[in-house]
Amino acid sequence: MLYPRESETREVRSLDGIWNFVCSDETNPTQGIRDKWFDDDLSKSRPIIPMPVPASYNDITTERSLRDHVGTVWYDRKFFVPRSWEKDQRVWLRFGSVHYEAFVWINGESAVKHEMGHLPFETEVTHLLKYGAENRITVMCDNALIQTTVPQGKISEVANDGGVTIIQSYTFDFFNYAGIHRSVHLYTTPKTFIEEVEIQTKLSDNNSVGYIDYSVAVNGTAANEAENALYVRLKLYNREGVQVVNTTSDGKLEGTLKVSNAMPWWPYLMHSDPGYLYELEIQLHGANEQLLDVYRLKVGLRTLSWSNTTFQINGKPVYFRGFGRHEDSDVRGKGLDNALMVRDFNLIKWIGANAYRTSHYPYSEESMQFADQHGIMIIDECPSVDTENYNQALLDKHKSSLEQLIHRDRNHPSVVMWSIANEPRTGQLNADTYFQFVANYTRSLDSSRPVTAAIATPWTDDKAGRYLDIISFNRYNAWYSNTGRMDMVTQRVIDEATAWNKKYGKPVIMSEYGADTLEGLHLQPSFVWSEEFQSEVFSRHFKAFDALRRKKWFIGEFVWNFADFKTAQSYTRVGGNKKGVFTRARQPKAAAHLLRQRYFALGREVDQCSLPEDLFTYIVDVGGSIKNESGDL
Ligand code: BDP
Repeated sequence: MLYPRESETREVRSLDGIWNFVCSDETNPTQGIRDKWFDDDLSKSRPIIPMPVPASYNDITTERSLRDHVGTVWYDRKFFVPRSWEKDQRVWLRFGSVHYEAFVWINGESAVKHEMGHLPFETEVTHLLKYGAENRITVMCDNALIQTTVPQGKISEVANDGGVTIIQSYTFDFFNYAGIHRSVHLYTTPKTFIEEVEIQTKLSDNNSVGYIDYSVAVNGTAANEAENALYVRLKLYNREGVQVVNTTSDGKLEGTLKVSNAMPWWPYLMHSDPGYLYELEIQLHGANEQLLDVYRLKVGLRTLSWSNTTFQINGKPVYFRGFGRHEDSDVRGKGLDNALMVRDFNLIKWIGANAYRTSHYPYSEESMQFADQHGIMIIDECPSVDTENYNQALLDKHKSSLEQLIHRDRNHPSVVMWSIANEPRTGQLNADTYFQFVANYTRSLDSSRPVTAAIATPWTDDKAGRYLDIISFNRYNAWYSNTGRMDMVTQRVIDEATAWNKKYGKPVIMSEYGADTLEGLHLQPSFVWSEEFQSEVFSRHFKAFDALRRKKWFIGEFVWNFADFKTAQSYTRVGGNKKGVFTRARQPKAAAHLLRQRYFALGREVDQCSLPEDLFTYIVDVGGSIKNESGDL
């Protein structure tokens, strides 16, 4: 599924803005369907309130009932479609994501249904629209999670003071924000149009020549009638806008572009010019050379390779230094917000990280494009969290989530690994065959990237690691285990990483470690929840990572979490999970400065990057170096 882009043959319109909103009764979630609320304006059925799109609806009002609502909610709005769209083209409706399940009507007619949060879906609406006239779009969104949704949850009816209430419970540790989370677009294509583009890149051994394998899929009646007459012309432009390749495909619409004097795509701090992108212009031509459609795509030239001991990009070993993150912020919840996205990337670069995992679901397409541009590597995770009670229906949906994710993200140079689950219960019965299926299915969709999962099951019980290419493990030493014991971190991390490597003979990443930290709480000596504690926990891990780095198979460290985020209510959470290195308002805690010094120091040692001038604060001129137990300062 291609991201909607304007071109000389395509128009894009946003339907973002303030929509009308109605919350169903929790005890009667299907009433709106039975009473056909989609047949007319929602305001005719129920009192409406204004609701921004994109945004989670939960934190927009002051009502507890909406924040904690379980079940269906409704949105609608009006929009005009120009008369000029009526002829010789097709119109598509596309949602960046709706969490969790969406039902969409146009002018009262069913247009599309989609299950799975955080992933886009679209449908053709040419036949449903009124041209040169006003139209109505209605969306019903259901946030209920059950044992066969991805992620899983449980719904129960529980007695309350006045009767019964519906309770949504889930084991994952982030708030189940819901609603129209990302942008809604209408866009046009010609009748015969470029429907899919798949590319794979590689570089010659000395990185001087790039190769782009491409394949284009076309949709449209003309294609069926005269398939052989179609061909694509491909033009590749470098960053300066200079055309470097111009070629024409055969009737199969696939082939390879060769790029001499290639500029490789490098991660941030691994090269002085990271995130180099070319622009690929794809022109679809029909009989008599007629230009049918044009679509443009950014392309990064890079080769990934991995073995049992290493992960390489463009032939150079990678040491990941990054974060687990969340799409989460005040008021907006999981709603797309460009200001927040750009701020987050500025912080990632400020701190010297080169990677993050899209814990625990796919992030916005806009952020994937941004990561391409800035050279930030992504471990791209599907929405399967705390996976358990394995069954066929769950497996089918889990596979569908990966299929949708890979389809969406396969052309991004920033995506360097697929994560097929976070903390699945891999010690359970059937975990073995379940993950064999999921991992093999992922490889069948894309064999150009390694497969991982973030595992918290003890290595002694795990049954999934043998199906992965890279082992990632999450562990909270000095926090959930041996709380407060700084003297029980370093050796345990070394021992566990070594045990994972011994068991499976694969590269190992520590994909989560950290400590909840209340900004402004200072306690010396360090004590749980204080800023001093977070810094000290990090430092004990750094020591373990340095010992592990000497063994080549240890390839990365990811702090949990980039920023504080909201969770379900619990007595272990003070307004949410506070393991952020940044606050929810995206300001640094004390440990951020420590982490910055480490990430840049690693960048200098591993990738010879230059250091920012303000990395170390001036203290005193002692005419030489200061020594401490770990060496020169
Ligand atoms: C890990 C989970 C993550 C949690 C974290 C925590 O993967 O989602 O937020 O623990 O408890 O187990 O902070």
